[in-house]
Order: sequence, then structure tokens, then C-alpha cells
Amino acid sequence: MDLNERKGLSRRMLLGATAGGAAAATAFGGRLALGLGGAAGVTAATAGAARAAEGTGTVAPGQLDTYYGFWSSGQTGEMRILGVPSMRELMRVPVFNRCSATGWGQTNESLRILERSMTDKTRKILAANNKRIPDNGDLHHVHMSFTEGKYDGRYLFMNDKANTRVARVRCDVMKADAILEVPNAKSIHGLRPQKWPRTNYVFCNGEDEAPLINDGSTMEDVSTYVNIFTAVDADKWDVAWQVQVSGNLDNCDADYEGKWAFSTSYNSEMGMTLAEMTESEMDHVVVFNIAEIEKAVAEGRYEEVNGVKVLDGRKEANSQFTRYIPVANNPHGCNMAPDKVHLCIGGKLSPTVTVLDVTRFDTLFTENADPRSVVVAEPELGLGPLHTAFDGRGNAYTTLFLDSQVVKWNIADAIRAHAGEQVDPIKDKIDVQYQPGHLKTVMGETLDAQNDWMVCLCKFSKDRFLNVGPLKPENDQLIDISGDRMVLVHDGPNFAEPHDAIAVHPSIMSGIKSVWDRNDPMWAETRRQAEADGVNIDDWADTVVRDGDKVRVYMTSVAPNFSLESFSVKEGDEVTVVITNLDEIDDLTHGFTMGNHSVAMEIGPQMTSSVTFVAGAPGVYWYYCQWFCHALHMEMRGRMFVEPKAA
Ligand code: K7E
Ligand code: CUA
Ligand code: CA
Repeated sequence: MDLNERKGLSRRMLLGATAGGAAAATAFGGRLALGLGGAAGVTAATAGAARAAEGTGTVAPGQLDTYYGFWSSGQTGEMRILGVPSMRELMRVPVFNRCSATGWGQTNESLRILERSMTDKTRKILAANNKRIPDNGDLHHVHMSFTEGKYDGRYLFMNDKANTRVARVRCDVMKADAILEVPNAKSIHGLRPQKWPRTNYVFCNGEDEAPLINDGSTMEDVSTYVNIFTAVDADKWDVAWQVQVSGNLDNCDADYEGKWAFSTSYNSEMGMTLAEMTESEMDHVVVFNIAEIEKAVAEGRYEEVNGVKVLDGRKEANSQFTRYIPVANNPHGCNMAPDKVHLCIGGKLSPTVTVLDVTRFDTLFTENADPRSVVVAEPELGLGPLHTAFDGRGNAYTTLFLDSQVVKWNIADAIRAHAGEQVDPIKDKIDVQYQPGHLKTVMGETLDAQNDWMVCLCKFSKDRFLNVGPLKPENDQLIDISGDRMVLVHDGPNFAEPHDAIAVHPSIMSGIKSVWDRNDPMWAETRRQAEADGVNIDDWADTVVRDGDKVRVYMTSVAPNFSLESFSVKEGDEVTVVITNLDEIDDLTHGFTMGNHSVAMEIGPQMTSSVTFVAGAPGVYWYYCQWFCHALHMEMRGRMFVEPKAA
């Protein structure tokens, strides 16, 4: 599209063209051809506006939200907890990032989790860059563990696209307890827990293709490149098995019978450039046959690569592990409906969503099966369909990235229309600001799907908020879906860059604690070291243990005191400070910050935390509690004396 053609287009439409680049421009042509006007489905906000006006969309001071929202944060690398519908940010849970407040990525307890499983190659790269752990993460998808198709409040799982990692967060304390770098795969993107009978596996898509033996012998020979689908054992947090596939893997989901997992692929071409990746008419959805895969693993029919069981599910292998269902070129979203039957694939470059009947997937594995025979609907919904969410009434809601809209459509009507009946599956459209990616209904990816709220996570917010400079927030919009029409209730600015979120009823979160258990496994190794040093960390401790040039300082915190008002070490000593917070009161967190040493950590009620650093230069250094805890919080401080090295 040239500049002349652009003149007269609305800002919203223009944004579509620029944000999506060449592909968007192509799709624009399609939009005009389809005759879908930019404002075609604008909702007259009447019916549900009353609900917003009554204050249902806001929550009064002192009132609790009706749902927990668990948000990804994209390139910030953390998980966030928001209240729905107030959209108040309740907590940030560091996972793949470093956190200045809590010491995540610096305390010994967090480092044990972050370093627990890393490939030798990553260790080598990090060492060459003077790092122990990656400092960044790109967390797109947060999902909760399931029992029989419903959230069970045990764990949250999430991906790091940047460093090919997956993490598990304990819901009882909202801390990550296991992180895994997935070997062989490159860039974990789509991630979903198994829904039935429970989450035994977390399915992880490798988005980028690379040589299976990636040792620097070739870049040009792309015939050596593979893509890897990984099943992580959700309990052990290790790789259970991997399947090599043809084409790359974008988003994934699983069914409600525990039989299948499925992934979209936008690069069935195995292209390395944008032109090559968009060359074909069709890409595909890969279907993974869990029973066949488990059988092969049990029978030893796999190749072991870097300590992982890898099966060959590529097209040419003709195995019973996979099937490839052709869908329009460059699909994106992969969303299983709570009706247990329908899988919705976002067309992205195609204005359609392809609806597949997963209860018919067995037929795909019979001889001469037509892979498209499981397609039961393909409604045209608008431009740039990405992700789909569901309510409990058989409706689906799809984000239209290029149209900057959400379209509400009915799955049963789409199937009837596909069969030739004169019925319009589209029930409503609403403008969102701007360029939406994921959207989430309350528990809409479980058998508990609600007809209540939807959050639409927009990628741009220009003009919706006060200008804060060239870098602008994203915009998570709260939409009321309780009535026939969708009604926008709230604009929620959010920092870089939530992709996905889920909303969960508080009854599922009944196991969440306010005070740590003294025997929490988080500091089991620290406890073992203390026992070896003859220190009881459950009691008052003010002990300094010297072990060569290693010094271990054991302290206790009780507001507003540290048990040690000072301690001495020698220049060059490796100092480990171990602190147990003996306070048992709700919300009485202390901190430990050592001046000038780049050291800070959180010590929650009944928690033990430790941090190790080198006393680099002689002098007096103050340490202090950085978490406001008491009227005498400012006075909660002490001195470390670093003696000069003997000459
Ligand atoms: Cu569409 Cu990474 Cu889920 Cu972003 S992905 S939007
Ligand atoms: Cu303890 Cu502030
Ligand atoms: Ca493609």
C-alpha cells in the first residue's frame, strides 16, 4: 500500500497497516475486498453500561475482587496477579527476571531454582558473559494446573521464549519452585497443561527451528533443522519426552479427554525469511497422539538426544505419533472450547477461524483419512483473527488484530452455516484500543467457563492515557460479556508486555498462605548448611561461622531488630548472610539490604533467606531492613566491618 492510498484512513486502520508490516498490508486488501468496514460492529453501549455504572466493574475500597487474574508480563519476565474486575495490580511474582525488591535471582534459594536445570551450552555462554543465570525472560503464557478439566489451585506454569525455559509457580506461596531449560528445543512459545485426567504433562512448543545437533557445523543446510514439541513432567519438572515435527510450532492446547495435544504452525514451509515463511497457501495444525507416544516411550522406540527421549513425528516419518491438518497460511491461536469438542484455530492472515471436532481425531489415524474431514466450521470473522476465548453459553470471542475489534460468535451457528444453513454466526463486535492479542474470559479454558468478564489484552494504547513518553503502556481492557452485547468497562494500562492471562475464582485458591511454613522446602539446603554449622535457624540466632575465607552470618529478625547489630569480616571474604524472620504476623515482611554491595532480599514472616557476596573493600557498611515493618523500621539496621587484608 502506498502513501496516497493511506490518506483518509483512520488512525486505527493505519496502525493496523504499520504494526503488521507487509503481511498486514496484504490482509488490508482482503479486508476491503470483504467489505468489512472499520466501524462495522461498533457496540452501542447501552444494556451492559448500566452494570458498569452501578459500579460492578469497579470495586470499592476495602472490597475484594471476585476473581484472581494471573497475567504474563512478556519481556518483563515476571508473572503478575491482578484483581478482576477492579484490574488493580495485586502482586508481581519474579520468575525469569531479577527483582530488586525480593532479591529473586540473587538469594541462594532463588539461584538454586534458577540454576537447577541448565544445558552445558547455556552455562558456557553465561560464563563467557560473567553471568550465572540469564537476566531476562520473555514470559507469554501463564496457565494453571488442572484436575478433570478444571483449575485445581496447585501450580501455575509459564514459558520463557527468550531462553527456552519453562517455570512452575507454587500457588500456596506464589513463588517459582522449579525452572527448566528445555534441551534440544529452541524458544518455548505456546505452553499448555494437560487438562484430563489431571496435569501430568505441560506441553511446550519450540518456535524456532535449528539443527538437532546444533554444533556450529552449518547454518545453510536447513535440511538439518528440526522443530521440537516437548512434554514436561509437571510433577518432576523434567522432560518426559519430545517429538520432532515438520514445520515450526506456535501456540498449543490439549483436549478434555487426555488423548490429544495440538499445535499451530505458521512455518510449515521451514522458511528462514519472511517471504519464505508466508509462501504456502496452507500451513497446518499438528495433532499429537499421547497414547501412541507413551507406548513408544515405554517400548524404547526413541532416540536419546542430550539425555532426552526424542521421537520422530515428522511428516516423512509416517508415524502414528502425529497428524497434520492443513489450515490457512500462518495460523496463530489454538484454543480448545469448554464444550469438550471444538478446537478453534485463529487464521491470522486469513479472516477465518477454523473449527475442528477433536472427538473425531481418532479417524485421522486410520488409513487414507482426509485430514480436513475434522473441520466442522470456518467462519469469516474479520481481519487478523488471533486468539479465541469462550463463555459458558456456547459463544466464542476472537480478537481481530487488524480490525482492532473483538468478535463474538456462536460455535453451533458457525457449524450450521458451514453445513449450508442461512445463519450468521456473528453476534456482536466491539472496538478495542488497539491491536488485541490474547483475550480471556473467566475460567474460559476450563469446564467452569463463566459468562461474566472478558479481558482483552491490547498491544497499543496511544491516545487512551496521558502521554508518558515514546514508550507507552499496553492496554488491558475489561469487557462485560454478561449480556447479549459486549460492553467496555475499564481501560487498564500495563507495562511491557502482557500477552496472556487467566482469571480464577478465589474458591480455587483456598490453599494460599499468609505466613510461611518453617519447614518450607525453599530453604531446605540452607537449613542443612546451618545444621552442619551447629546453628538452629528456627530459634534466635546470632552466630558468625568462619570456614577458611568463607564466613556465614546467621541472624534473626523480629521487628524492629536484627539479632546482630554488627559483625566483622575480612576484605576478600565470601560472606553469606542467613536470616530467619521469626515474626509470625500476617504481612510482616522484613528485608535485608547491604549498602554498596548490590545486595537486597525479602524475608517474609517465618521465612529463611540467604545471600552470598564478597566483602570487596575495607570499611564500615550499614545494612538495613528495606521493607517497612514498624514505627522503628528506620532504626532496624546494623554494621558490617570489613577489616583490611593483612599486608
Ligand atoms: Cu499471540 Cu506469544 Cu500467545 Cu502474544 S502469543 S499475542
Ligand atoms: Cu524490618 Cu523494616
Ligand atoms: Ca506459512
